[in-house]
Amino acid sequence: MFDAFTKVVAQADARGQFISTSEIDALAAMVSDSNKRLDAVNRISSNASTIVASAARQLFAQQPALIAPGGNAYTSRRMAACLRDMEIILRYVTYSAFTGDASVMEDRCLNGLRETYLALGTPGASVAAGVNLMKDAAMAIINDKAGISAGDCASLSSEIGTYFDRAAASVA
Ligand code: PEB
Repeated sequence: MFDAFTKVVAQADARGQFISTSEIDALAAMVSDSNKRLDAVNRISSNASTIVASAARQLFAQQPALIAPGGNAYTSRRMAACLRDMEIILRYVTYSAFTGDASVMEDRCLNGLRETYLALGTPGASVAAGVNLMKDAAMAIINDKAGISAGDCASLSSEIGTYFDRAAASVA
């Protein structure tokens, strides 16, 4: 598991070089914007159940076969497993956003997940659709201008967007 700093160190060490000026500049920019990062992580974490519930509701509206008899989220046991899976993925997105690196999510959540869904007969494309809906809900919450000092969060939002994209792509 890396964070943005240990990733740079591992890469520099693999090259046998000192940390470059451009790497230092990028990390310095990340540090100077870190309050935005912490706010975004806090907003996703404290609204996690809303994000999961609204994404799941939209997923089942778009793909009603999932909740019809025989569907992959039919019966409360499978529905519970589905909501739990979405929450797990969202939790790893927040860890990635916090550390500025996706390796924690890759190693502990996405590694082997596609194969797990194949073995279970759970449609990966539907899980990916659910992840994309969580992305939309999370982005709306991160970029809500209410109750914060105004600032430019474009690069942070797009970075966090890439963590959702990675999760969706890994199971689609
Ligand atoms: C991954 N999901 C399920 C299982 C596992 C995971 C290992 C099997 C064991 C169990 O049921 O608990 N677990 C999960 C995960 C990590 C982990 C992400 C990461 C660390 O440890 N059903 C749908 C939707 C989708 C869904 C498309 C979006 O209709 C998910 C939610 N996952 C789903 C379902 C099951 C499951 C299990 C329905 C149960 C499948 C079954 O038993 O038939």
